[in-house]
Amino acid sequence: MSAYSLPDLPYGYNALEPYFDARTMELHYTQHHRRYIDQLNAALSATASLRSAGEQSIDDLLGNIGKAPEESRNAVRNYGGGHANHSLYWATLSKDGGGKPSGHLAEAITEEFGSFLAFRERFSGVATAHFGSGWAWLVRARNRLVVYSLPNEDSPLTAGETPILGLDLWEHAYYLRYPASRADYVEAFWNVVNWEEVSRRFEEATRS
Ligand code: MN3
Repeated sequence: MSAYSLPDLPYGYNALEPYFDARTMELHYTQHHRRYIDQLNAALSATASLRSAGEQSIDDLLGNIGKAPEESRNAVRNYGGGHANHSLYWATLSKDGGGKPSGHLAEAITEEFGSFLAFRERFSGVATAHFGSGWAWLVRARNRLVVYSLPNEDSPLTAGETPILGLDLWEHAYYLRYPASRADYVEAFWNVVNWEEVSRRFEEATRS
């Protein structure tokens, strides 16, 4: 069968220092993300009708979660979500990140939230206030931009919405550098956002 695999990390573990520390990045990528993929592949291989599921992109697998047999849906939601969410996370971070977006995405953010700063405050507020594990999201949904958080590894894709920026709110994402201070981690995040990649994802979502 086809199986999902860990995507290449497009930079070294220390690339996002001092904002995201190398040890956290290494553990997060080599342990947490890999475990989601292993668990997803194990669940798929145990389900006859999903054995060829790995032939579709992880985003498509999540978008079609309703077609998965009921007994496998939790595995697709949790482990498939974990794989998709972390894949987006690594890709939308960069050592040359930070600042703010330009072009169509900048215009859409201003139109929806009033200003980039207002958007940032909204996203940070949602991320900081979210109780327990989960993710904060900027998604494209019904021709609009929306900010919300979801619990666990739930992906906006299962609701037919397109995530373009996501922040991992699990303690494993920040506890070593920011012990018990999620707000500091959220603040640091803005220094490493790869707006070029977020814009690319926005344009793609706008076209489809
Ligand atoms: Mn994580």
